[in-house]
Amino acid sequence: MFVIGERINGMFNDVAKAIKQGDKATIQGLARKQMEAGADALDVNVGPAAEEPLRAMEWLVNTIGEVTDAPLAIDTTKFEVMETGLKLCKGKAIINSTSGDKEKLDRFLPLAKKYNASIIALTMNKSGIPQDAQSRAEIAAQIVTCAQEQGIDMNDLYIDGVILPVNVAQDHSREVLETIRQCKLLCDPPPKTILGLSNVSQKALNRPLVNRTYLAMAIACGLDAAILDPLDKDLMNSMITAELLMGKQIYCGNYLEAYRKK
Ligand code: THG
Repeated sequence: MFVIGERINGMFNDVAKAIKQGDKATIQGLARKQMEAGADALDVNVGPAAEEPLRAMEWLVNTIGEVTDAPLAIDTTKFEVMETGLKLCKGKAIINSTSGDKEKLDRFLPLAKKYNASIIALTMNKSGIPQDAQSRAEIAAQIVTCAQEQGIDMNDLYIDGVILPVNVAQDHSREVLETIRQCKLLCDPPPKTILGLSNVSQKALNRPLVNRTYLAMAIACGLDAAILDPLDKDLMNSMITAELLMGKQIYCGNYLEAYRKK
């Protein structure tokens, strides 16, 4: 499972405040802690309130780059902010994200090529987020076709089924699981699949329980990657155990420690 740490996001008050005040220590602490907790990459999002998103992205990527070469998922819908982030990445970059709209794909897929970046594509378009798995899979198929035409390696393409909060869109949690399954049937080798896990539990009462239960279910459906909070140890233990039960690692008594040491 490829884990992208979600914590460096201006949606969180501590991060928004650190961006405003130019407080490097808070950002670098979050980068270090997430990597130590088992993240493979870090999501970088300036948040909805950033007054100068371009400068905020520049500062965040440079600040993180001072303490780690980890791959960074540049999380923005703005093309200029995206390219600014990609340019400054020391390690591998991940474009987070493009929608399934042709105009977006025609701009973001060449950007992935130019910077040798992976790319996350959402199964949504101008009409919004589909209600069911079938419509999501149709958008995924269009994304795969465009990516193949542009010579993108399927190992660098992550399809995101776009999970919504279970309290407002309960039917979607099941449909997204089915989307993950269907993505694996699109081509051979198939694209990878990813989720922004914490969306599912927004405004729910028992967030950690909802998150770790849904993650285990998604892993059973073949999920390859997730944007999540690696500092939630119960969540990471559920993830490792779900992977064990899917035969992704060999059983031993101390499999949790064994996974963390690798
Ligand atoms: N897909 C992709 N990228 C994404 C998402 C996705 N990036 C952003 C988001 N969704 C994933 N990251 C988060 C980060 C935080 C929260 C949810 C998803 C979150 N934040 C608290 C809240 O809104 O309640 C913030 C408040 C706080 O705790 O301080 O839940 O789906 N490709």
